[in-house]
Amino acid sequence: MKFNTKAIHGGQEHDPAYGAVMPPIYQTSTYAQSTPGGHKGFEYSRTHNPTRRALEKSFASIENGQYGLAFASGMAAIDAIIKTLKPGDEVISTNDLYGGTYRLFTKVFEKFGVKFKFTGMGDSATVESLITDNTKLIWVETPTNPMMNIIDIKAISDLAHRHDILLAVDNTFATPYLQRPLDLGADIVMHSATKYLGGHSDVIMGAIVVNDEKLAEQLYFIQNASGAVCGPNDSFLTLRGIKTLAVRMERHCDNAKAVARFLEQQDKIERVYWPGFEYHPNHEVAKAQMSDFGGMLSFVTKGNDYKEAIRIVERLKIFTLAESLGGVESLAGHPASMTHASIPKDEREKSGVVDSLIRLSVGIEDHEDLIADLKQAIG
Ligand code: P1T
Repeated sequence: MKFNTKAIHGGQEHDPAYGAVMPPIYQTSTYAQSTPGGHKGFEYSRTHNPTRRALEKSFASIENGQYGLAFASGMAAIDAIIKTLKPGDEVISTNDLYGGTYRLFTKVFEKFGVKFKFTGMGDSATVESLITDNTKLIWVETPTNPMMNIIDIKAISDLAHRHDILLAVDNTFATPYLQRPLDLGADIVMHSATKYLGGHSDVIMGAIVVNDEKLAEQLYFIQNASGAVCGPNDSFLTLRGIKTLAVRMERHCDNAKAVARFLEQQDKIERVYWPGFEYHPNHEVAKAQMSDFGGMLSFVTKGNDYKEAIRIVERLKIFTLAESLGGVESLAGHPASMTHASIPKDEREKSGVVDSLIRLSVGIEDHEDLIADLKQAIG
């Protein structure tokens, strides 16, 4: 099956009870048993739920993987992945990544003895120099949030596997429509499904997909044991979102392209970070591993003018100033004070997250209106 067909039908069966085409919302915490252990495959909804099961199969199908897991949030999915490690284990992670991921790594898991090393991953040799006998996982976010760096998944996966290390890829920004990390050699792919997979800014949801059975068993065990599962309503909404992922992504990509080209020509804008520009340092990698450049971009004002950046985001009318991304509506964010505020200023600035940086999640409105909005805000 090709992608669009999988997004609509992947892992889905008509409901056996009444033939409902959409999976019913099984709003139940528990399931009747005829005798202890005599049940129809479902015992308790932390462990399994038919609506969540349908979503998990869909996640696996669109990422070309064997096993899918749904969580209460993207952070809960990341939490479950790191819980497969033990004290003393080391993780090498991209240094430019969602602030909440950095916070979970450094403020929660370091307390339990897992060590994290953050680095740019433009060059495999730099990553290799950080590998020790204790390195168990490489964590890649690509495109990175918010600097839009692109990491070569195949190159990092070859490196990881030469050293018997697992590679996890946060595929939130690209979505499986544009990039499929498991096909490029990653062992684990995860999502904040809150974003493009859900697509309508109405659910908080996390996803993991893997191919290895043992790794899947470990993750299912943690999912049930720790219990950060999503409910059936949110599972239903995310499934509904996934069905239109392809058409939405095409439009997000086209609109972001138009917006990036507009911003690039503005005198008051110093630099636009969008991997579709030929001069973007990782443009060739982006072209090779993604089928288009996505709906996200960032930019800085001329002279790194913080006040000017704040003035712009305050004046926007169609773009809403808000955290999050990936919904049909356009959002603007100020990473330094919003999504990446949990990263210390000096760390954050090392990867380019300066105080004048603005991040846009370009929605699927008419791009002429989006550009007019930016024009009036920039002035
Ligand atoms: O918000 P949640 O569903 O828990 O997902 C966390 C997360 C993980 N990975 C990436 C790349 C993300 O961007 C996020 C969440 N990001 C935002 C809320 C944001 O505005 O960047």
